[in-house]
Amino acid sequence: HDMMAIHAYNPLEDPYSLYPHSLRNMDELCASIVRSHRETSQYRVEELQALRWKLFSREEIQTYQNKSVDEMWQHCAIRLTDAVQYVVEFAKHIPGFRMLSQNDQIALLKTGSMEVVLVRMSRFFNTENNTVFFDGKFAGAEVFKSLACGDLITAVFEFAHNMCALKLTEHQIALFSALVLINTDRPCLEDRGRVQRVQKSVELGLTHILHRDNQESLMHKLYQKMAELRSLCSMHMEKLRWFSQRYPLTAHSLFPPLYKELFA
Ligand code: CLR
Repeated sequence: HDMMAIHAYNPLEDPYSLYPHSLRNMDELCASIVRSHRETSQYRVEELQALRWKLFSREEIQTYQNKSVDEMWQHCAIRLTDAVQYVVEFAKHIPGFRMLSQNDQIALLKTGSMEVVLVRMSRFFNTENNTVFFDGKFAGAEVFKSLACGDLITAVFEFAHNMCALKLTEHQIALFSALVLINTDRPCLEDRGRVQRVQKSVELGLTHILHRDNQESLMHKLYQKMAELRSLCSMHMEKLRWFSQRYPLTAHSLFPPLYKELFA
């Protein structure tokens, strides 16, 4: 029945209505993005809220810190890939995404999936003690010490903290995530025009719900966040290149195939 719901609204299917002009179409577009977000977000906000007391003990933190650089990278790459997989699932259900060529879908995911993971991280973040839900408990930045990329970890934690300060609703996070993904500025797009049409409809969707929530001023802040995401992801790529040079074997044979496919 899920498939039917997605086909019920598709602005690209109807040649006379490329954009969701009517309010009803707009509501349907938003509803299907929100549904897709909900179904691929792994944990509901209330569930995460209830898990907040679960913190890693001193000993457990030590265990992470005593891991070798490549062991910890491999571990995090697996966790990240798992999260990316859910983002890929989310993308597939954004109205219009599946109408793009295979190449363009991959080009969008290559740069966008990690950015969406970072947007989603704010849902898994506790600003009271600056911890993130990782491996079943809440972890502070020190847990990631053995990755040897403290500057990236600091920047990622700071981003999550600032993202939380915006206090976005689940609907807003869903539409913002879709907008982060459907981005005509990505390199190597074949049919930029088609991507642009999908982008426009998602943009209208986000404007629509911000208007409905009486929070139009958020739009400007969200565009700022998109710029920050870009720099975080280029930092991630830089670290990955550094790591692959030093530990070519781990990077080559122990990283998940999807992680390599998207980021290497
Ligand atoms: C993001 C939201 C997802 C669930 C999820 C899974 C893995 C987490 C990720 C979240 C946030 C960022 C995270 C990651 C595992 C490792 C990574 C904590 C919560 C940190 C920042 C380390 C990155 C290391 C790379 C340089 C390899 O739905």
